[in-house]
Order: sequence, then C-alpha cells, then structure tokens
Amino acid sequence: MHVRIKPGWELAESAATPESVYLNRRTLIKGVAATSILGALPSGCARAEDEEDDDPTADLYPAQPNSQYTVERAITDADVTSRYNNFYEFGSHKKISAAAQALRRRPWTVEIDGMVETPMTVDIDNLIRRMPLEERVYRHRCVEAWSMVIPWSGFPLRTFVEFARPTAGAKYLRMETFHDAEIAPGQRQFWYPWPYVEGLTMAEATNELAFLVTGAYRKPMAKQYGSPLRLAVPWKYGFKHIKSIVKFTFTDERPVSFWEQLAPPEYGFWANVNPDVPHPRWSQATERDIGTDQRIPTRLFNGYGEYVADIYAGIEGERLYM
Ligand SMILES: Nc1nc2c(c(=O)[nH]1)N[C@H]1C(S)=C(S)[C@@H](COP(=O)(O)O)O[C@H]1N2
Ligand SMILES: [Mo]
Repeated sequence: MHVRIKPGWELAESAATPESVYLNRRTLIKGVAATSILGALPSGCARAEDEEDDDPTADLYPAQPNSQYTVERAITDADVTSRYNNFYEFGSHKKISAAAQALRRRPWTVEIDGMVETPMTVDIDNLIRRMPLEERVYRHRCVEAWSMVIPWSGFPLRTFVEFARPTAGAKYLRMETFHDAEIAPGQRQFWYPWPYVEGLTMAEATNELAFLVTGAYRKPMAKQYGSPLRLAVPWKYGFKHIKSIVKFTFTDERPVSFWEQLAPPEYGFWANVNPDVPHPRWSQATERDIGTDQRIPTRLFNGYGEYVADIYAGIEGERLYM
C-alpha cells in the first residue's frame, strides 16, 4: 500500500484555524468561568499557563538551572512557543494550543515493559518526585526548518533508564504517546498510525543530553508542549521529541516511528540534524527562529556535536541525517 500523506508541516504557516479549535476554546472559557476562580481573565484568551499552578508537582519549580546547558541565542518568548506547536493528536497545523487543553494530565501513569528486570507501572507524581529535577536551556530544530530556544525542566533520560533497569539484551528504547480519540480529535484521522511512537538506541537514550521534560519556563509545562512527560533530544529533529508519553518499552528490535511509518524515504529512525543533507523536498541549510523571525544557519547535530558525534562512529553508512 502506498499512501502518501501530506504532513501538515507542508501547509502554509498561515493556514486558518479550523472551526473545531474555536469551538474548543469556547468550551474551555465556559469551563473557566463556571469555576469562577479565574474570572478576571481577559475574555477571548484561553490562559493555558494559569492552570499549571494546580499541577500536583508545582512546588518543585523553579528547578535548579544546570549552567552546563545554556545557549548563545535568546530564549524564545513563551507567548510564541506556546502558540506555535506540532501536536497532531490535536490537529495537523500549528494552532493547537486551545484544543490541547482537553488533555487530562492526571491521573497519569507510565508503563515500563519489555526487556527489563521487572515490568512496572508508575504514577507520574511518584516518578517526578523521585527524579532529580533541573532546568536546561536547549535549542529545538524542527525538520520543517523552524527553530526556537526553550528553558525545559526535567531529568536526564539516563536516570530514568537506570530506574527502569533494562536487561543486557535491550538495544532500543521505544516510547509511546497516549491514545484517546475522545480527547484528541486528530486520533480520529484513521490514516495516521496512532499512537505516536518514537525510539532511540540505548547509547542515545543514555547520552547526557537526552532529557525527559516535565516543565517549561520554570513551571510545569503547558499541555501543548506535551505534558506531563515529553522527550528532548536536541541534536535530533523535532519529531523525535515525543510528547505526552505513557509507555517505555526496552527492546532488541528497532522501533518504527510514527513519521517513519508514514513516509520512510523522508523521515528515518536517526533524524540527526545536518545542514548538508536536504529533506527530499526542501533544504535544511538554514532555519527560521520563530522568536526573532530571522533566518540563521543550521548546525551539524544542531550544535551539539561535542556531546553526541561519538555515538555514530562506525555507523556512518546508515541514514543518520534523515
Ligand atoms: N505525540 C506527539 N509528539 C510530537 C509531535 C506530535 O505531533 N505528536 N510533533 C513533534 C514535532 S514535529 C515537533 S517539532 C515537536 C514540537 O514541539 P513543540 O510544540 O513543543 O514546539 O513535538 C514533536 N512531538
Ligand atoms: Mo517538527
């Protein structure tokens, strides 16, 4: 079967917000008014951010900044990054922030299975409280050639891997997003291979840069960023940064990710950033910073080569950059 599905990232950025998003926003505002705590909010503005104060882990923020991970570029304003998102579960365009407020962050459990000593299901609050929370400022480079800089909070994926105790045979870590078409209208679009899946090799998962994100801008992250748990692997294209994770599976089989399943010649397993390897339909030489609207040169491994280049020594024959 050869179905060629056009990702939304080929659409004009100015694509109109579909009606369903407005309807959702209205429902949301009604919900807020009914509880009347936030009655003073400007009308017509769904203040997603205010809700983060109710997060059961809100007391853990701000987390201690880790000064090793800072960048030379300006941090992109939260007003920009919280309104320009890829989260296909809530629509195949950038203006999903209102629709994403339908996401229910609690109760939330994370399943750990496959090649581990003991498969288990952990409650997100228990998990977050036993992990060492810190803040890291990372660049983020989407395969669509836009980028941003975000102060994430979270913990090293390596610490999570140690907690999960994979067995010696595990070669890959497969991650999966929630699957609930009741709250995520995008998941009613049957031509996509839901749920969203991503994967890393164990060497990548245990690299010091790989980070499990719980917060952004010094508080629990807003839903549209992929709360309550999302991946950041800043040397790879944005689609590897799987959102709202419910399951981690350790395996000896290379996982096939969501985008790889849809369009294997365009979105491979490795997806490391490289300005010299164009996407089949566009150049990756430069990127648009969504905060400043400037075009800037793209860097090999998104500027993180000193941390990760070693991982790929000896496997140069693989499609490392797509
Ligand atoms: N579950 C899920 N995770 C996802 C996506 C998605 O559609 N669904 N989009 C990816 C893409 S293409 C990018 S660029 C980033 C966007 O993250 P942001 O909205 O926080 O900028 O999330 C990634 N993670
Ligand atoms: Mo992306």
